Amino acid sequence: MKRKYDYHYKTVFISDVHLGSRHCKAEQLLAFLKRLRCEQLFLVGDIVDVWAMHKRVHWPQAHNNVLRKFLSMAKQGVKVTYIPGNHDANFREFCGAEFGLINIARDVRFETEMGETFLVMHGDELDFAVRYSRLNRWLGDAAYDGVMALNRWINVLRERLGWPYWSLAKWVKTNVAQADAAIRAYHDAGLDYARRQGVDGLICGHLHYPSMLKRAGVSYYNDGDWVENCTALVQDFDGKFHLLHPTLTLLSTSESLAAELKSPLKSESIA
Ligand SMILES: [Mn+2]
Repeated sequence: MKRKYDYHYKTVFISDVHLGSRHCKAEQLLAFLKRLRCEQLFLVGDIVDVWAMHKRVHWPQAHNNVLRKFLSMAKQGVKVTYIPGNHDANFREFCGAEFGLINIARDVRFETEMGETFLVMHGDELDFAVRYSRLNRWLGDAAYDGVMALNRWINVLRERLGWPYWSLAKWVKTNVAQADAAIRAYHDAGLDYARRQGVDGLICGHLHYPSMLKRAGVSYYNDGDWVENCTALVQDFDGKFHLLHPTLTLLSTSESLAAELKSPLKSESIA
């Protein structure tokens, strides 16, 4: 029986899944992966959250299913590359190895269908740019955990009231001046890094802030995360890149949620 896929792309980039943490949106990711067909999949770091698991292990069946899905995709012929991040840095010592058809690499130079070269890396390599900012302490640390916990309660309440999902973490990032400045500093560092590496652009995650930028001929694409934004970066068969928000079509969401999720990206995204 032939299966119908809703998403068919040449290349897919996802990161910051944080399996093992209670903030991981594994069900949404599984629903997306089940509807996806692609030739190549990049797992751009923080796939397993070893840091969170040191504090408390949260590993429901869905987290196993995500790992199994990655392995079965590889078995079915998808070229899967895993680039460990800072939360799963333990796996960095296995760079160059292959596990069940999944290649592990520290970073990858990737050629697009248009013939451009992109550097694919997790992104904690750019932390120096935001080292002294609040955002840095925030990402993956206690404060971020606190915001995410509060975020959960807010949304339990909102759901009871029949209101759509709303991200406190996203609100903080777009409305707190220091967070905003840190994100800009990170973007600048990313563009600069790509320029110095002599590539056409950078593809990363880490920031939990999906965006597509192009400045002076250099691109910066951030694929987002699966703890709040639930986004994937995809390359279509013409070599064009897009940021996908699969949950918008997976959950029965209202128009307001669609607008809310799209608006912060729209301003920065390029067609
Ligand atoms: Mn990270």
